Amino acid sequence: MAKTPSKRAPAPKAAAAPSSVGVGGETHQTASAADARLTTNHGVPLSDDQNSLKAGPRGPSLLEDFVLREKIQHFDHERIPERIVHARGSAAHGYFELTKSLARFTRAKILTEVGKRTDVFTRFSTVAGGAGSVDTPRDVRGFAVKFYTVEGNWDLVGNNIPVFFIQDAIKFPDLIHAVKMEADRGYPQAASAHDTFWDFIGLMPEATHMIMWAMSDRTLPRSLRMMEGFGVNTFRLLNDKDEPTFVKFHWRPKLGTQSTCWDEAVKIAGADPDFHRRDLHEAIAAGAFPEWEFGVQLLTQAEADALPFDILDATKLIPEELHPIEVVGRMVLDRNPDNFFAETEQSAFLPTNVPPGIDFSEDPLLQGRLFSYQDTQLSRLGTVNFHQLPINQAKGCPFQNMQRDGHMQMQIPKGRANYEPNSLAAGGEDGGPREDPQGGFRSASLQAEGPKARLRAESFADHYSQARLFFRSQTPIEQAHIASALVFELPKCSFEHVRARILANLQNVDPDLATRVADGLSASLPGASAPAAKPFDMDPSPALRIVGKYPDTLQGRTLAILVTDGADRAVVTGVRAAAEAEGATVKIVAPKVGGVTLKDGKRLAADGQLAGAPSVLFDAVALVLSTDGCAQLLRESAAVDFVSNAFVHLKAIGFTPQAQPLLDRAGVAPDAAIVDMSGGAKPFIVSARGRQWDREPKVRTLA
Ligand code: HDE
Repeated sequence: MAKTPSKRAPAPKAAAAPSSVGVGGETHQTASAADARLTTNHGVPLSDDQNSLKAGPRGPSLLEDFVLREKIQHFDHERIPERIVHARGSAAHGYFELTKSLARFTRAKILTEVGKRTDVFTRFSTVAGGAGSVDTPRDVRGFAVKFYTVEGNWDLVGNNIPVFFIQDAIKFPDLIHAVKMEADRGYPQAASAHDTFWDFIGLMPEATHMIMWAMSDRTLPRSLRMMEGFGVNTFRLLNDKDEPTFVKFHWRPKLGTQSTCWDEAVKIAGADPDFHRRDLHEAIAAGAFPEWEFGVQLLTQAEADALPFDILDATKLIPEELHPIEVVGRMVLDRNPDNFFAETEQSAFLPTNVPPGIDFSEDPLLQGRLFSYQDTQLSRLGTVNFHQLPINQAKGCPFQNMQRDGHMQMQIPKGRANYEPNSLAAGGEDGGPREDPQGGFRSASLQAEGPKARLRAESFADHYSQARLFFRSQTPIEQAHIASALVFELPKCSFEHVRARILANLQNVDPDLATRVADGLSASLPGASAPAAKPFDMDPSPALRIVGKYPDTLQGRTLAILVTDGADRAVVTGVRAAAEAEGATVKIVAPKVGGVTLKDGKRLAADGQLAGAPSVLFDAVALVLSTDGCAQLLRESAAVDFVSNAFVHLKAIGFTPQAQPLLDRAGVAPDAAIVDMSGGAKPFIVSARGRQWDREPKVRTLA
């Protein structure tokens, strides 16, 4: 009987063996280095991985074929339920280093041992979209850090915005139902611009502060490396004497907080749906390790009581100007995951993971979260033993207790004693593991008393003062972006009464904002809705801005040089050298990916082909063209878009004089950041360090 031979040669005997990571986190090989044979999951070597077992060459396949069945069955079950929220995420390994001890406030070793490096695994995510959605919708970003401390894992599961939509966990399922795809039609994916979201928001005035942030450029991050992070909920630190101090946690990116333009984010979604994931992966692979400062705001009970809002209310922030952020550490992400599924997908973050010395507050949003995360892993990862997966294991210390069995038990516990106390384990009556009253986790000793009732504290009633604080703290350009985002989103809500309700709520934030949005919608402006508590004015907090806060730098940014045949090598080399000297990554874009032949007759390889590498993927562009090359590009819509988009997205454009016809065709009007590079690349590079906000009113109507 003829057997179709494998087209591939058998694996060479000396080839590297396949490897996998063992339960203990150590790497072990599933086959010896000398034996690179394919096997089944149970170790049976395979003779043929190309053909299923059949009754004759053209006959039916046989049920007996355990090789086929195992392979197909494993494949059939490759997917696990995605996270109900934050499904789309990207992650990296790295380390945390404490730079200043908080020993006065906490006994947690991670916050007291200065200079010690602790491994971390950090996952960034969008909230609303599914695992296969795009990276750049207007959305809050998750910022979850797992510290593998010597006293157990600490998961600081935060967002890139310091406040949240709701005050009580019981509203979370409603919020998420409202923002996700609508129940009957299954769309829109990863977008807040739809009926049910705005219907819910209009009826939940407590969400107004968060809406100001969500409509700001914070929800359009340029890069995961350029996002702030916040613990959001108030936590407590407990020192050696168990004295509590309230704490808010902050992450501040070394590269500054930077965003894209809305039109740009929309176009990036088409050009590269994996824009953020790729950016993080490539930066780390290239050794440009992203880094964040770690800061805390510390408050005594008396200081918290003196604030004009309740720190247990997650719709409120504590302005830095009132209580400064003290920087006490740093985090560096320096290693990409080896396997997306095993690490990024299977990672499970639990706000309940805290080491001794860190404790919770009574924030009713946090209290609900303390239940939810452990619970959701049971349906997502399917077993109470998800903590044994390598990515979730407490790596900084052993974990040991009397919990046993369950689905997917990956350990082989030894001995008879699976209960505590016992006198059978090694050590007799002192045999471990035992409680540690001194070093173990203790909750803050607090009085809790009151009527058993479903209540919302009076101190949570003010829904507008901090929305106003945020809006009024922004620069004019950022205020215009917030108003314009509302003017974009609300027309996607088809109900006039819902739009009117939002406008009525906005009146309580700032009448000027409400007027601008109403004008943008061409709607009449209703009176203010009746607030539950009268809003009051707070001093503006410039720390809440993005514009003007990030450093003028090319560090961490990407610059494209568009070239054609006949272009001048000296100019290309000059731009590249100047940009790289400032820390930028440079990509050559050409009409064909094979590259171009420059004026000197030599080839220049390209990194991207014009249609597949539009300017939305870069922070600044240089056009180094020949006269003929430019003439050809005039007939290429991708080239015209390349230039016109760079212009309307407020980017610096450097050009050689031969490129002038393309600038004209793209409608580029001269300004300080449209730079003729005849005299050298430097002036262009200087303009490329930031976005040209002055240009914006000339290229789009802002609300
Ligand atoms: Fe989450 N959230 N959340 N959340 N959350 C989840 O846990 C939940 C909230 C945040 O990269 C889920 O493992 C409730 C605030 C991040 O894996 C789930 C409430 C903040 C991530 C869950 C909130 C967050 C999640 C879904 C209201 C900022 C992704 C999958 C009480 C401080 C972590 C999972 C990762 C994930 C519940 C509100 C951040 C369902 C009930 C506020 C970054 O358990």
